[in-house]
Amino acid sequence: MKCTSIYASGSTSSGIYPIWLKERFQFTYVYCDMDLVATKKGWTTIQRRLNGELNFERGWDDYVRGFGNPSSEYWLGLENIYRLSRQTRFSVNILGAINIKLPKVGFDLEDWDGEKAFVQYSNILFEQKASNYWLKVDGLITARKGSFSIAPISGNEFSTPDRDNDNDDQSHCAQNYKSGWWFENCLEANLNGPYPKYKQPMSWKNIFWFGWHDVNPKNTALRFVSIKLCHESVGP
Ligand SMILES: [Ca+2]
Repeated sequence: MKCTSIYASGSTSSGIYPIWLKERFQFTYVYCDMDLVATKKGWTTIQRRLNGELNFERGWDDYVRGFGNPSSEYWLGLENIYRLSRQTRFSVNILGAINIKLPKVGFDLEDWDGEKAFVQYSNILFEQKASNYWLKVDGLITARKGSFSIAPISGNEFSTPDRDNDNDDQSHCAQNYKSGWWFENCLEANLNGPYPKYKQPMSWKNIFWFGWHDVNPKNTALRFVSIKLCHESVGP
């Protein structure tokens, strides 16, 4: 079961549910967001920040395994996220090729002034451990003007403070920005960055999203962020 299937089966309240990770042959608990009413789907939360109580400045092994608690702040773990991103209905076409239907990805963002945005992309491409969990997000769905058309992750390997896989030869982005993320050169977004203080302005030094001033000209720091996947196909 995924949150989408749980929603389709009639459980339409947001909360913690066990989901089956088919390729790992195990259950894991996640927060299913059923309140994005307009989408009429359940969204599987893979990351959530809401009060700053959990330290996100962690090493590679923690980011691979996951940390935190789905009832509060957490990171589901790169291996789980990778498996989950592939857990959609496989279809075989007439030539025998296997198509994998990729999930949508949504970024839920809210700042200290209460300004919000939900940014959806139609595609995430995710690679496994051997490729350092390379990720690319594209296909903006949610219509927003200006800088929101820039993809937050344009095809980068994952880096942590103890693992430099970024594209910047001069610096170690994950160490400088104190998080694990798909840094490039260095960042368009950093949703695992240090949790900001009340009404601090957004900067590269805290939770960062490029172009937030298009939503709030005061560019106030984000107090709530969450990353979710939505699987279109119904099925286990
Ligand atoms: Ca580097």
